Amino acid sequence: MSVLEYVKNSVIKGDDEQVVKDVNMAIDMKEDPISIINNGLIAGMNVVGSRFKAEEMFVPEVLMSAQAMAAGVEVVQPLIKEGDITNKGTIVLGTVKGDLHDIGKKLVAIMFDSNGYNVVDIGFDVPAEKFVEAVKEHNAQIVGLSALLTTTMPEMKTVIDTLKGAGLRDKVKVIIGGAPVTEEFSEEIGADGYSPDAGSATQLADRLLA
Ligand code: B12
Repeated sequence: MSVLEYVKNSVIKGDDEQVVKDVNMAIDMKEDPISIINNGLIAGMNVVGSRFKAEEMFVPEVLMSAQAMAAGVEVVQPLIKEGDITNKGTIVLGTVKGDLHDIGKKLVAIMFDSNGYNVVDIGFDVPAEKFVEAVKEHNAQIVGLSALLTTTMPEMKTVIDTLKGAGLRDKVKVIIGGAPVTEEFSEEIGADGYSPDAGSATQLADRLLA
């Protein structure tokens, strides 16, 4: 079994201490930090997702896996920071109202941070008005919205409408993501872009601001 498979299995088991040990072992073995996230930590969370759907795993166990994954991400995070890169702009990031999923959003935050953006993470279950306030307060160029539930996806449109109402829509780019979100949905609600993962999200932002 490869070291990344150990990482993956420890996430599935929800064993945070073991995840930290496995991730450190992967780092010692010179595994690429991004690969540790994608092929170890996220790979484990994907299995958890399928088991949750199949009702083979339940909320408390899923939460333990989520915490184990977060513990692993914390260990890898300093390694993907590329030092003092010039500030490319400010992004306000949050998970929309009614939605408590924040693991993916945190990864997006890490990728933006390590790619030279100033990240303002305003958390999860965030009402539209709070996004608008944060954009004003931090003079953000980008707003990133995350939603993991089909029932909270429409809230992304509410944020866009609220930005319009506040006269800010032309001043910020809105990017959206989360497992149920699609390119078509992004076009439908008038977002500026959609990205399926944290890695390509920063490239999308670079393009939008160019
Ligand atoms: C972990 C998890 C939870 C945890 C969340 C813990 C936490 N702190 O986040 C807990 C247990 C709390 C939870 C609760 C619920 N969950 Co849940 N959960 C998941 C699970 C298993 C994994 C999600 C995850 O973290 N994935 C790993 C991360 C890395 O991936 P990601 O979030 O997709 O993010 C990546 C991309 O999408 C993208 N991205 C994400 N955000 C953004 C933002 C931007 C701007 C961009 C550009 C990109 C981007 O980049 C990320 C990194 O590459 C998913 C299953 C799944 N397959 O997604 C179900 C899932 C999302 N949950 C689901 C459900 C139903 C629920 C509950 C309603 C269950 C219940 N009955 O209570 C509640 C709802 C709570 C609420 N109000 O939000 C369903 C949703 C079904 C649907 N179609 O709406 C899913 C799909 C499971 C399923 N198949 O049934 N859940």
